[in-house]
Amino acid sequence: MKRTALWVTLSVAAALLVATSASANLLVNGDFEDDNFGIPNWVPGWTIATFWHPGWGTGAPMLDRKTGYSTFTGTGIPFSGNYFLATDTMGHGNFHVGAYQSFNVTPGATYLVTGGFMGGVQASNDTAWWEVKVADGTTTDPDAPGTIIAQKVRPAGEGFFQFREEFSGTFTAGANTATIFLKWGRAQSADYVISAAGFDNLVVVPEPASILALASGLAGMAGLALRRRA
Ligand SMILES: [Ca+2]
Repeated sequence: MKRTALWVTLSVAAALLVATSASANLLVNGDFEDDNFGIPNWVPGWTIATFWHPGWGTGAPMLDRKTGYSTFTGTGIPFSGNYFLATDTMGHGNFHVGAYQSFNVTPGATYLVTGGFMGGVQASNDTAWWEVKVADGTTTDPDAPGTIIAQKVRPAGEGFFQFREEFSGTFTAGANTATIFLKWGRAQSADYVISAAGFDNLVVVPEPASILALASGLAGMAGLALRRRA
């Protein structure tokens, strides 16, 4: 009996070790510290996208790695290392931009997503929003149905606004890949102002609770097998 208990304990420890080693960040360059800083429209591991930009005659703002903002003092601080994925732009706002990355998951498993985001809008009538979303499968469609992990909305007409927050949330995989979107948008208005967005320290790992459930499930099965054998 004591030997069985020891065996069960060891198998739990082994399962946890396996689960822990499998819990490295599933995202590539989630902390945006990879080199090549300064090359526009290219961040290793991520696809930078202009999802929607219907007009005003100027190019949409492009996300790039930065060290800080000048307008939104106190928000442009990396959540890890020296850089974060960021953009700021000045002008009439009507855009919907961001970055995305696909990664491998196990269907039915639950994953924990953590990170930080930030941004701001100068006094204006614009509606602005910042969002982190995970969709099933490998997709480039920012409007694909998915789980919203974090969202910040600045309603129109509220004047100067800035924020910098950490977030966490979970999603359950429905396919063998998933795609995370980091999105930023501002509604059309006549206001000519500065606005900004940033994302940093994105980490996706199997949810600790489901790792524990897996480990104790394995241990339970091992214990049962031993008891039956005895
Ligand atoms: Ca960073």
